[in-house]
Amino acid sequence: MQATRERVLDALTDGPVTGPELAERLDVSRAAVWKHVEALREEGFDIASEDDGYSLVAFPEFGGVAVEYGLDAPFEVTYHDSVPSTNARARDLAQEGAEDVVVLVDEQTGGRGRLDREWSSPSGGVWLSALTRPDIPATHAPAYTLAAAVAVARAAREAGVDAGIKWPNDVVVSGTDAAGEPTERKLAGILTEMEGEADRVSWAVVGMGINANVDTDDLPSEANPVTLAGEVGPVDRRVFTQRVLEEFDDLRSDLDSVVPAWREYATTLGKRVRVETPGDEVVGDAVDIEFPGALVVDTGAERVTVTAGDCDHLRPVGE
Ligand code: BT5
Repeated sequence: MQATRERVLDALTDGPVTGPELAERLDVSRAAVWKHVEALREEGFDIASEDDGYSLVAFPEFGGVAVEYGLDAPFEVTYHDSVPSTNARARDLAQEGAEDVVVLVDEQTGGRGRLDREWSSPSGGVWLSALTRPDIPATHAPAYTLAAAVAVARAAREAGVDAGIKWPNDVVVSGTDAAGEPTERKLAGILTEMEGEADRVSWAVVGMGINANVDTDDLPSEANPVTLAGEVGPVDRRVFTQRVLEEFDDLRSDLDSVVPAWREYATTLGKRVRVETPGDEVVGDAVDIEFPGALVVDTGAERVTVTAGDCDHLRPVGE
């Protein structure tokens, strides 16, 4: 965030502070102070202006400056009310040379899942893509997908929702249906796209789609979705997004920590699974996950390491 803007916000948070005081403290003109205050109001910040000066009354519910202010991660956050797909927008920014930028929106009109599936993204969700330029070989990129899933699961737990992770990229909430059968409803999905040579990634776009303050009726019922709001009531999307980005930043900075963290939240390990891989199918017991994100399946005859695919949980091992 622009340094002066950040200092204005700091001062308003501690306010009230008069225009002349602020101008002197920041060493800018009174007109410049007024412009910053107006720009922040346009961003949705509720700034009171009384006889004793300006003070911050409330943050906007969502938005780029709101998420960036106080964010303990080095991302520039660009916000739009609506775009077709934040991943597509972030890919465009990658072509322009950008780095450590997050594209954040309230709604997507053409959100995408893996294999070009549709990702339903009505207003009220947290739909974002983080554009990074990691210094890693392309084969390590799946660790970024796992890191994002862990980050989302942790933020969801902090918000009071007992989220787990279904291999490879689904953040889910486990429960039981009316008949007492176990269910796993999908809270969030991750889509990582990248470009580069085999030995080095040029850029990676990690898309995270989280059903935050969304009505389940607005999501495809066959997907068995779940939302944060449905579980614990509306969440503060500003704080939730900050926590996701902070956790993601910690994990991407220490890729060796990703797999152990992932195991903590895994709902797949210990289950009988069927994994549809490109051109094949593997059925067996999910016994482990290996860096950078491969699932190890014990078929009874052998241990198979699966690097990509769609996974169905059949039943716990031993039942
Ligand atoms: C994913 O794909 O789970 C990855 C989703 C990534 C979405 C984010 S949002 C920000 C960024 N910009 C994008 O355009 N995409 C990323 P996959 O594992 O293929 O799951 C897709 C399937 O999930 C669909 O076929 C539906 O069955 C189901 N689905 C669609 N929308 C859903 C939703 N909002 N909640 C739960 N399930 C959904």
